[in-house]
Amino acid sequence: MHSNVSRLSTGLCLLLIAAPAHAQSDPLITNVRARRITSLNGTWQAIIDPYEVGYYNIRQSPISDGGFAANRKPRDRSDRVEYDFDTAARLLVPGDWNSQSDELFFYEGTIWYKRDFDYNLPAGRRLFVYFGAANYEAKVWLNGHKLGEHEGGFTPFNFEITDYVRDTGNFLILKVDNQRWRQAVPALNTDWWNYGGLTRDVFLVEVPRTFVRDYFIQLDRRASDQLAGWVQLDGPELRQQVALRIPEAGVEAVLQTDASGYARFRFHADLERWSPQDPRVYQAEVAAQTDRVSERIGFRTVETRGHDLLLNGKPIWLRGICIHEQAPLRDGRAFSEHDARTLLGWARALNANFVRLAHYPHNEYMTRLADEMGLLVWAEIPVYWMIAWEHGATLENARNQLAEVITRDKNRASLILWSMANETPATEARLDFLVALTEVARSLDPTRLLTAALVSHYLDDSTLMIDDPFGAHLDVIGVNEYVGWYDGLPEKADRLSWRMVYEKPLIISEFGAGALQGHHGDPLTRWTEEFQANVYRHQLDMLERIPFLRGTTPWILTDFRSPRRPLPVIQDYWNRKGLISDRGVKKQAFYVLKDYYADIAGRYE
Ligand code: GCB
Repeated sequence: MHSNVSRLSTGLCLLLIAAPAHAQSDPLITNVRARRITSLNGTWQAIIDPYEVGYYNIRQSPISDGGFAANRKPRDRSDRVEYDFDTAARLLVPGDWNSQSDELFFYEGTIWYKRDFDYNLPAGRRLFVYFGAANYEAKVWLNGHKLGEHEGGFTPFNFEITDYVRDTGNFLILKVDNQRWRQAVPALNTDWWNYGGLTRDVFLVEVPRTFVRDYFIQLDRRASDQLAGWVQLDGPELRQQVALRIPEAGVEAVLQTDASGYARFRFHADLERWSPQDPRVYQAEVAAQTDRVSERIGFRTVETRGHDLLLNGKPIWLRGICIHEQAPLRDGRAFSEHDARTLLGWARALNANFVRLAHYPHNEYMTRLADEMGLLVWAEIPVYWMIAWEHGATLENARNQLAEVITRDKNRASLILWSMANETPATEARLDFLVALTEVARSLDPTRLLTAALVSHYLDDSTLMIDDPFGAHLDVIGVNEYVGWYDGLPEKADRLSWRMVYEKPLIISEFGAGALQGHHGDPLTRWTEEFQANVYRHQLDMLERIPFLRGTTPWILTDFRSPRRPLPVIQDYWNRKGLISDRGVKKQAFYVLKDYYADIAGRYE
């Protein structure tokens, strides 16, 4: 990776402009909240532009005068300018636009965002603008200068603005477009709301001319008494001495970076282990000569042995739950630390020790809080259902989203599993695509296990088989099944048995049933809490009979918005498989699972 894309020669920049959108942001700064940051959260000006008139002319070519990004004002009373940010609508950032106005509820298209700011950048310092996420595609300009583009709605990106920022009167403009398309990731069809906009924090990040851009500090997976990783500097003074310190553990090592600002390390360290029972974290500091940054990091190992999953060398059973990034207790996408505390608090109340953050990277508060609260994490990218497997740019995009979330979260002890995909069809083209993703994950992060939510098939009336060829490339097998909901009635689970061709741990990564909270009936009346609880009871009995099962993440913690769920009164565009309603009320099945998890915890801890 180049240390500073924006300073490359013009020739190279032209090449970058021709590259796909997702390749155009600058290398990501890790642990951004520990830097000198200025929040740009708050009220932004917003122009709704369903026909993209701010970007394309009538021949569908980009407008030559810069379009809305130029933020033009009429020069005199005769001048014609057909937009005006100052008198336009307002949107809150962070926040999806759909939940901020009734007319935007189903909106899929372009909205232009503008925010003014002043900034006094001291000489010798550099400034970046950082976006936690923009769904789905963002084009970004500062003071009329195009900074770049980003594709993918759930991962962070940043651009250097050192050369373009002025002391006063800066205007930052984004074109954010959440139209779905066949070659995007995800593609056309999802079972969650396509919340558009600047859905996460926006910061200005000020750093020294040469700064610690990124670092990886974890235990070596194969030699667990060894601390291993690397540090990456960015800027003109790339050869430096960098101290790595964990004072509470007496760790202090001095590294020497090479001509590209990179230093690898590996040395013995005595560190207490992070675990769900004792989520021990240490303050770790990376101090270069020109910059220093620190954060709390936990240390643990995770590996497999046959069908067993070992955390710090001991077998563990994952008492999990799936979570969507659906705001608790209000409509819209979750984005705050408070949201994360509520969602993960509910998972804890369920006696869970594990969460599956479905179906895309969630905001960074979730993984940081999981570290603090001692919840293990399955993280995934939105390679969901059907993807344009044979399209090169689609693979590049998926690779890039995976690389961005790994860059952001690789120092989180809670995170044990990277998931490559959800319920994808077992074709050749899909296998090549997913294997290419495993290569990215393994090269960027050799310390974690890889998984995917696969599907099974029936060998006969009562035998389910797990033999998806992609399983051969994974460390842990995930399988989604809906026995009792999409597949028969709840009792069907009683007569099923499971087989798997892989000698690996299995996680049943989804099962569930829809219930409207407060709707009651007998255990075979659909949409009642009793039906949902009935599915859970039969499912849990069945899980007990799968000898190679090492955990489960039922679908799902809370009801969540979905355009695929129109049934009036019952659904009203909510997927009702939550154990907790959209108003925060627990359904009967919550308690069924909670009791089961208390029992399992007693057996394993
Ligand atoms: C699934 C999908 C999940 C859906 C769920 C459902 O298999 O993985 O995204 O929301 O089923 O409720 O149908």
